[in-house]
This record gives sequence, C-alpha cells and structure tokens, in this order.
Amino acid sequence: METLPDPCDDRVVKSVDPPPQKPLSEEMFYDSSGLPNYNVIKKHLVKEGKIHKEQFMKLILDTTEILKKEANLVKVSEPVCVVGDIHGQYYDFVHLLEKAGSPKKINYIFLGDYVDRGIFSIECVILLFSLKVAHPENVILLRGNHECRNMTDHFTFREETINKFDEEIYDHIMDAFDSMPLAAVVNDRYLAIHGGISPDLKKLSQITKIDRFQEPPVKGLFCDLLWSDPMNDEDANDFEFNENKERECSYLFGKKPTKKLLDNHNLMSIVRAHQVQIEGYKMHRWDGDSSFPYVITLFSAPNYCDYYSNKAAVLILKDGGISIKQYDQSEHPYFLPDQLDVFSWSMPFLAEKVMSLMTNILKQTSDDVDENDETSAVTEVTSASDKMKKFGKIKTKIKTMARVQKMFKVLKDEAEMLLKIKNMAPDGKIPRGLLLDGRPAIKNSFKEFKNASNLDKENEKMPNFK
Ligand SMILES: [Mn+2]
Repeated sequence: METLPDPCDDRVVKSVDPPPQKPLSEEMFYDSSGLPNYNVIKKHLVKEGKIHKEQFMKLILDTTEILKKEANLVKVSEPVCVVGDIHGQYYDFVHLLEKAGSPKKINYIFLGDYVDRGIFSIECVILLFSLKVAHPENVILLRGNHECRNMTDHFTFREETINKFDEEIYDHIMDAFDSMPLAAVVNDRYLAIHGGISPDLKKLSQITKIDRFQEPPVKGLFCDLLWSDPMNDEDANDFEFNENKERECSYLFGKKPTKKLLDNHNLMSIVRAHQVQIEGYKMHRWDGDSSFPYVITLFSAPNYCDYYSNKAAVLILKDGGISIKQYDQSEHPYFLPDQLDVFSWSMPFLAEKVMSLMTNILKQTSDDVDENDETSAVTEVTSASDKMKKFGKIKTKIKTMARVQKMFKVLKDEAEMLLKIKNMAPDGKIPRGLLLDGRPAIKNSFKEFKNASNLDKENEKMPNFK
C-alpha cells in the first residue's frame, strides 16, 4: 500500500508511518468470494486510511439487510467472546480482536455502545459491519443505548460521521442501528443484553414481540433492556426495582426479579455492559463472595475517554467454562478537540497577538501626541480644547482596541480550556474541573477512576430529548 509522500523529508514524527495515499480499491476491500476483507480494512483504518463513500454505503446496506432478518432475541453457542462498550476507541477494539482471535475460530457477541465519546467511532462501525457481513452467523451486534439518533446527536457520533462522510451515510447507519437485535441467549445459559432487565419483563418471549425497528422509547421494556443497571451489592438483596437516579430514566434491578427470570428460563447469569468498571468487569455476587454471579458487567473501552485509568475486559465462554480477558489501553493518534483543523484552532491565538500589536502602536501614537503637545505649546498657540479633542479620539480608539483584544483573549483561553470538547462535555456544561486540572500528577489509578466517574456523571444520564 502506497503511503502519503514526504517530498521535503520534514515529517516530524518519523516513527509513525504516513497514512495510505489512496482509499482502498475494490480488489482490496473485498476478498475473492466477494466478502469484506476485514483484515485488510482493519489495518488500513489503523493507518488512518480512508474508504470510499460508495464502499461504505454498500457495507451499511448489506449489514442492515442481514440485521433485519435476525430475531430480537438471538441464540449463540460457544466458544464465544462477549464484548462490552467500545465507544469509538478503535485502536483498543483492534487490540481486543487480536487478543480474542479470529471470528472463524470464536463467535462474538457485541453488547452495544459502539459509538460516541471516542473519536474513532466511524472506524469502529466500518470494522464491525465488515465483520458482520463476512461472518453473519458468528458475529452478533446487539443494540446499546447509544445506537440511536437522539444519543448520537447529543454526543459526538453524528458530527463525526458528517465530518468524515455526510448526512446520507449517517441516516443509513441509523437505519442499521434500528435493525440491531436487542438480546441474545448464549449456550442456553446466559442472557446477553446491553443494560439489564425490566419490571415489565416476566418471560423472555416478551422480548421477541417488541417492535425494535425504531428509536428506542424513553420508558418501558425496550428502554429498560438498553438502560437499566444492577443495584449496588448492598441494596440488591433488599429491593426488587429502584428508581435509576443516575440515568434519570429506567430502573436499578435487584436480586429477586433477576433470580426469578433466570430460574424460569434455566439460565445462570445476565451478561451486560453499560457501566465503566475499573477492572473492566464486575461480578455481581449477590449470594455471597464465593457464589456464582447473578450479573456480569463488561466494559471493553480501556482508559475510557483517555481519562478513567480503567482496564478493559471481555468474557470468554468456552468448553462450559467462563474466563475473563483483561487489557490496557493501546496508543492512538492525537486529534484536536471537536475535530478542528490546526488553522481554525490557532485563529484566536493569532487574533489576540495582532490586536495586542495594534493596541501598542496606537498607545505609542497617543504618547507622541502628548509630547508634541508639550513642545509645540511653547512655539504655537493652539487652543487647549482642540488638543483635548484630538487626544480624546485616540483614547477612545485605544479603549475599543483593548476591548476587542480582551474578547480574543477570552476566546483563546476558552479554546485552551477545551470547554467545548464534545466527547467530554457534550452540552459544554461539565467536567470543567476535569479539563482544567489536566491529568493529575499523582499516579493513583483508583483515585483517578473515582475522580473521572464523579466528574463524568452528567454524561451517564439520558439527555432531555426534544
Ligand atoms: Mn450504555
């Protein structure tokens, strides 16, 4: 693959290969049997290569066709790798695929939340869809609470898609999201869902009756499958369902309704994602420390948002046993906030400098006026009011310049504070502290994790949709 040329040999970071010069050709994109060549696509995207809009469009349509035919509740058998939230962390996603193995050898269930927050969400979608089309039976893509129009508009994915492709591509991806199944039963033993159970869920056959081809509603069974969370270990034995205050929608579920559903269907556990975990997973052992977990939470985005210092994990179900694979963050290319280009980003800095230059020149002029006035006063008899007028005009000019300069300084400072980083603070409100502090000097990952989750709380709730 030809890379971008470096004619002046002045590429600063030589250890990083230049991106591919051209988008993938048809011969590279598809293998000899006409299926997406996901290994080639994967590597191409790692090197920040582009793909043609037409290729992507066909991939989205092919994926949607396959997804549409799937049931709301799909069945999968082992060996299987269950993957939690990915959230646009493409480089970590690639790392996990290499760690867990080829879908030719192991099935995959992805629990949703592929996009938003991370800046490589498009790359994640391209690779996930390529895997799905190449192995429709072995790769299951469940729907998460971020796979909808409301969330991707509130967070970053819509903007990212329009930046990298256009609105038409975005609309078609949303149709694909609408087609994703909602749950899976693995090995007749585990129920896989993004969020959790619902007070409305008495038996699994209810899931099969949901009309899933739409934006998920803000309450009811469909909503809860995507949004609910298990209760704290301390509360789980005392309550059935509590209000989910943190999400401002859906519920927290406790042991009793979970046990009932599992027993009724002869299942062992609920495997779900949706909540960041410092170790990448959590076993909700509500019958004591050595008991089998009622719920297993998986989170597969390490060092979430480049800030949480958490590990990531996937669950491997194989030969009747379960095991957890953990992994740390992989390096990824740096991008300016809000996908700004370097020229737009530096404008406020430049403007501030120009203004300060002009203010100083004007100030100089006014000083000159003062001196001239003193010396000339001896020789020339000018009226005092004339002098004052001239001086007053210049003074006003300086004041105006100073005001404009101040405005640019504020703009620049704001750009520096990155207050608008949408993946950190979609409404520009939050985590100011997080952005102002930068990364804490003390390397205390638990403290960092706690700090990050506190500051990031606002982003865990359901936004107010119009
Ligand atoms: Mn989620």
